[in-house]
Amino acid sequence: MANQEAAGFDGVSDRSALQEFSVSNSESFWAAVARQRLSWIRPFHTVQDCDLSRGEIKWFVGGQLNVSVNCLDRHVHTCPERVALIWERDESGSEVKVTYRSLLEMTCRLGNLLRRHGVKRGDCVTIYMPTCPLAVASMLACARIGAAHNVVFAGFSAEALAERIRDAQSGTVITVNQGVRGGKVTELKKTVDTAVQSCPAVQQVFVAMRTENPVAMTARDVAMEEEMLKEDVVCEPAAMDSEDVLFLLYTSGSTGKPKGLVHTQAGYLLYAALTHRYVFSYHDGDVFGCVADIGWITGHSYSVYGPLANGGTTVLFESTPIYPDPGRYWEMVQRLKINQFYGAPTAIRLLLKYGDEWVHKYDRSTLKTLGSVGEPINTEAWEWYHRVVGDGRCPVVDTWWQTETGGICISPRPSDADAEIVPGMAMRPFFSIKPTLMDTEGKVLTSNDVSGALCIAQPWPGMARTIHNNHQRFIETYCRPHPGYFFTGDGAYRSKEGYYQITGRLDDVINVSGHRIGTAEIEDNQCAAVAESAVIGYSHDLKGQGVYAFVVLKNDVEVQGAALCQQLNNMVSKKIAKYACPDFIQVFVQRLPKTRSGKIMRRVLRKVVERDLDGVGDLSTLDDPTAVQEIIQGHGDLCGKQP
Ligand code: 6R9
Repeated sequence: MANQEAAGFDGVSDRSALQEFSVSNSESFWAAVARQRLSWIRPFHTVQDCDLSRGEIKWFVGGQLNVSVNCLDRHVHTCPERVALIWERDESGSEVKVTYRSLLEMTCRLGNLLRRHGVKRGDCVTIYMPTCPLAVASMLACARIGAAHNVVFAGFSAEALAERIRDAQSGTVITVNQGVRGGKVTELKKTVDTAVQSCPAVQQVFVAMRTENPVAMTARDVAMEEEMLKEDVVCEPAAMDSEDVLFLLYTSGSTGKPKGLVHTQAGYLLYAALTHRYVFSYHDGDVFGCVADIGWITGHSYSVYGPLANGGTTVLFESTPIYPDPGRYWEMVQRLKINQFYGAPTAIRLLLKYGDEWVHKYDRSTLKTLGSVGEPINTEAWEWYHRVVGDGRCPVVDTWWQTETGGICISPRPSDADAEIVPGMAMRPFFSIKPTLMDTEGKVLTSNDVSGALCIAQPWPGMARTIHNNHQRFIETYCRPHPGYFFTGDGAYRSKEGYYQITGRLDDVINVSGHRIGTAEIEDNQCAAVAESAVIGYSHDLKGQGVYAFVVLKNDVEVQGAALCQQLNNMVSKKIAKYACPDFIQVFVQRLPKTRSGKIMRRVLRKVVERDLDGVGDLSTLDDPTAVQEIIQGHGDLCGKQP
């Protein structure tokens, strides 16, 4: 299967030889793949120019290309009528197919429209849309004219959207009148209206119609479909340098401020394409079903860029796993004849609870590979996915990666067809990826059967280049902790056999249903009643992690109990999004446990919530050890036997 790649390298005949070659000769490997798999306007003269310790990463220097040409035009030349997108609309059974020819046409019209409205090379366009063909065309139209896109998940609140528009210095927003998900209508255009009130730089908002309901339009708004019809279907692609920005994507870190990770053109596209092909064993003619929202990196790399760069057919899933019923995914697999299905553990755990009948009802014989992403997949969910969904026939690939890595870095495949797959383990590094584990002193752990901080020892083309407007933060977060290595923020275990298993975040980032959220972002909410707060993640059956908030009230506060919780929840969903709302709010704490230097002892709070009182450990560094007694008592009162 990796033979096509292997054929290009002397002395490399099989998959494991290719893996070794790609790690030891990463430059020759990527140079050959880049020449073979991308269409260049001008060839690159330098394969890479990287210095991880300084956070400087450049690939394919001197080369020029256009990402939309690579995703569209070259396939239109060979197979214009092939289906590029299957839009699985929220309304089940009403899918819309879009061919390469018509996606190119849509993209060109939109590119021309943006250009006519003054969007220039280097500008940043914010896209606040549900997963749909016009959203994909918007991303590709930006790529066509050399603008960067900044897709913001359509579940984010007006405030979260505004913060991202401002940070990205975006002057243009693309949205829809209303969104529809799980049968519920959301007022996306109204959310944009509220957001742009605090974004003085926004000059124009393009509004597409997802539903038939008209919305109030202002002088700044442009009716997108109507105006697109007036545009030409040919749009000259911009010649972009390999290292020009393709997109920004915001993600949570351990501070209150989300970071806009920057991905560039050639390296990102190549990495998304190659991982899509090999991890999922994607072949021409297959229907690829990634059910992630385009607002996350998984949607970018595996609903859009990877499959389209490979000339594939990709499903855009607009709905939820249980709408109209818990058979939705598998009914869709049957109807669209999906060959590779890529989803999240949280959804698998949810569906498992509804029972096997919902799966058995539908024909899943087209499935060849099942993928999982976003958080660790527990053995029970993995086994169910493999045995029930895949009838024990399909390899399950637990894929580990991040917004920062651009594409999959550790996954059981590619490997030989009969190579073992261990449940719940990402296992094997992808081509050229060199995982390294560090101990607490920052020393490289060389043996097997060890756990440590997961780093990657050499640069790869898909990695993020910087944090928008904050290269210093990029260096401090990823490059400084272990100089010369890229630090992922995750912990991992390397088994006796040398396989990798991700154990979870090492920083104050929690993972709710596969969505990253910084505890500091939730704590950051300025609520009049709250003196201070501490948020931690705890293990949650369905969501992977739930949010537990400890809140200290100001002295003169009158609002109490349920009303207070309601107020705090409204605050969080207004400031961030509904998924970030605490599951538990413990409000009566007089003081949070702190070190003498004033740092909140989260370790202690975590142990209390995990009911591991022996594990609370040494409290002698606390300024007031009795605070812990009160917290333990309060936790018991609040949760009974729950979390
Ligand atoms: C692609 C994506 C990244 C964080 C990452 C890790 C967790 C992702 C995982 C996994 C265990 C897996 N994560 N995949 N943990 N096993 N297969 O999810 O990107 O939203 O940036 O989240 O998610 O903690 O660091 P992103």
